[in-house]
Amino acid sequence: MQIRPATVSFDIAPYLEARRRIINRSLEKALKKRVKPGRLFDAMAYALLAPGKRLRPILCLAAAEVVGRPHSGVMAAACALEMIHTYSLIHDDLPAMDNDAIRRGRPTAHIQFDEATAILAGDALLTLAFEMLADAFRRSKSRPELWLQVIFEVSRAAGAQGMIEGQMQDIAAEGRGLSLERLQKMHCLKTGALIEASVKAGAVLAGADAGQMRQLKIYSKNIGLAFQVTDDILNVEGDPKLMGKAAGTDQCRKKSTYPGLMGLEESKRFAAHLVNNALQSLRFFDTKANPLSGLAEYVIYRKR
Ligand code: GRG
Repeated sequence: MQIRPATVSFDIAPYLEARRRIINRSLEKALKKRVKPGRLFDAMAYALLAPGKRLRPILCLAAAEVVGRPHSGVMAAACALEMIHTYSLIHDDLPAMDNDAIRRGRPTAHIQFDEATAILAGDALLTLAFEMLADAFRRSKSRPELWLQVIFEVSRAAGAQGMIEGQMQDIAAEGRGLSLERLQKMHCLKTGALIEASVKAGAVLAGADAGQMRQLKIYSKNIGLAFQVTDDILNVEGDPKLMGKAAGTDQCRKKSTYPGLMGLEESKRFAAHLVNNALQSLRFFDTKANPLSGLAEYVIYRKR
């Protein structure tokens, strides 16, 4: 994208690379520890360990860092969030939903395995996420109530008051057309809720105070929406090879999108405006906010 928000002088690439590496290791370890070898394990591992951006777990870790009191269990929350996200991708790709054949640069789970296995792998990842959170709560030696808050927030974000309701609204709107206001509400639920919960989970576990939580909420709301606006833009002009999934699908399915409703250039300006709002909210913090600032820019300059 060419329209830039206020720039951030933090090189996010090595940060992302390092975080992805430890998250990938933790995801693999969690899966091997809790799921027996077999076809279900294979399908879960196929989808979960595929090369995703790991945006949600990285946001969770970075939010804990900005608060400055790193919590030893925050990686469990980060892994749980990625499991929930991966389950949503598996189910979203199914023939009954978006019927997509390529995800994360590979055949989708139902193509690689079969529909029933893909459904079950998604179900198992969702359940495993909550097993991990409950286990962290059980083992927590200090302030276990923080885990209950995280479980509450993540449940709400993933369920009928968040992502699932957003998906329902998205399906209901296909071919009908949404106003900009309705589109925004739908995306805040479908994509924004889990992104917000990722930031919140990290911040809660690190013991954020009310003022910090307020600023981080503004941050996550703005990047959640910027992420979706950018996704719509990439669906129009992105390179399928870099994205690891098909482009042009929104138009084929007659989906309401930001470029469709606002035009491409205005959508880019809007995404930059949202990222600027996110950056403003971080002024409250010191240089510990550099990763979150870099992530906000990454959300709109990414190519995948
Ligand atoms: C079907 C249970 C269910 C929920 C569907 C979030 C969602 C709701 C579906 C995901 C499908 C989708 C294309 C949503 C739009 C948000 C989006 C761009 C998701 C992809 O997230 P990335 O780009 O993916 O972070 P990676 O692969 O990098 O993790």
